[in-house]
Amino acid sequence: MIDKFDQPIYVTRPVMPDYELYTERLKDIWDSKWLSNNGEQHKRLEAELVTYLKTPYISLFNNGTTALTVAIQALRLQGEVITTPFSFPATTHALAWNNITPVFCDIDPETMTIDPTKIEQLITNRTTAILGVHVYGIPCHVKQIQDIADRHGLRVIYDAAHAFGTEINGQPISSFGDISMFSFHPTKLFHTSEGGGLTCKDSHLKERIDLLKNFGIKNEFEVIMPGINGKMNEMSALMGQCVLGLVEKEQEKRQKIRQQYALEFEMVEGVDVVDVPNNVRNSQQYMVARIDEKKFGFSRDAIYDELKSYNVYSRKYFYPLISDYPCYRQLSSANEQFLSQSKKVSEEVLCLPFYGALSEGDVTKISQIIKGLGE
Ligand code: T4K
Repeated sequence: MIDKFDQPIYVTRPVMPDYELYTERLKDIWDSKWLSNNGEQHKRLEAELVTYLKTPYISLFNNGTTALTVAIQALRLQGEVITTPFSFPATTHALAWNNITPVFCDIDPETMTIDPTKIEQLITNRTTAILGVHVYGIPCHVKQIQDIADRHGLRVIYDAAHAFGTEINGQPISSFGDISMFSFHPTKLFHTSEGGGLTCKDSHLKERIDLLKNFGIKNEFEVIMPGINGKMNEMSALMGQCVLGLVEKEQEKRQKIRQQYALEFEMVEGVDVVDVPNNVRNSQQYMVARIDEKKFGFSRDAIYDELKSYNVYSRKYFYPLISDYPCYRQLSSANEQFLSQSKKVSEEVLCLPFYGALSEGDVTKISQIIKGLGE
């Protein structure tokens, strides 16, 4: 008999900096009376993230969705962009807000990222870019995608919302493609309470991004493009500095939790705890399990409901597919017959509670609830 958790257990909890440290440093902001518009804290965080993410340039934003919307503007994309339906709504919405037609491409069932072998057949004379998502921090097939883009003169943007600190063979994830977008939402391992960032390798592109996120204002008397307000404020930038120092410790804790889940389910047929390939540094953003109903005997949805009855709130990231939303399902590329792998994966995945403050006992109990299903 397993007791219900007294307190809800969520899929994630934010890393919280030391309260005294944050409030002590908040005093600097108070005294300066400078709360936004490229203030001192903003400049500091930008500099720290350039080093941490090993990127030449980063621009900070008020959230990842605005950042992605601006990235598309910055590259002057139009027409059609090939993307994955297996993501958070923001990925495709950022295209729609730019009047671009999303073209959905099926995913590789192994990595759950856009399948490079299916991209080329979707390219038309209207295609301007490929927008991939490093889902759960698992990198896209970056080399194949770049080869396709080079052959067809396309731009490459990565939604790296889950990939803070991810590296492939020691190479930072931000070094691939033209622009990468990071989300700094509280559900993300590194956060600024709300926030986001765009990394790029080209100083002119960085200038254009910075103009676009600040109304297109060049100086007091010149507005040179129709920009938006995407700026990060000083309280968020300070939060980011305080959280950044805690990221590695949190990743270590999460790595242990991942190992514990993996051990718990090692002998359980039909529950596969996903990890990144050996050559990849894991961002430790999510703990996703793939459920094979035929082998396990119970569906992903049954596990989700069972956990809920014990006060445990797992999440079906990402179900339904974006291509199934009413606003996109009329698109020809949204036809289910072309997206069979995406469909299958979206019905198998379940993100289990995963954050450093989760105790060993909690993980044992959550695993027991799943293993005990049907008993
Ligand atoms: N691209 C991808 C691939 C993304 O995953 C996302 C965001 C984006 C783009 C867009 O980036 P942003 O514009 O958001 O920066 C959450 C987040 O709101 C969203 O940022 C994230 N992906 C997505 C995967 O998850 P919900 O609707 O599931 O959030 P919510 O409020 O249900 O939170 C989940 C759990 O987290 C809660 O049950 C408890 C915990 N939580 C949440 C918040 C907000 C806390 O403990 N504290 C908190 O402050 O979307």
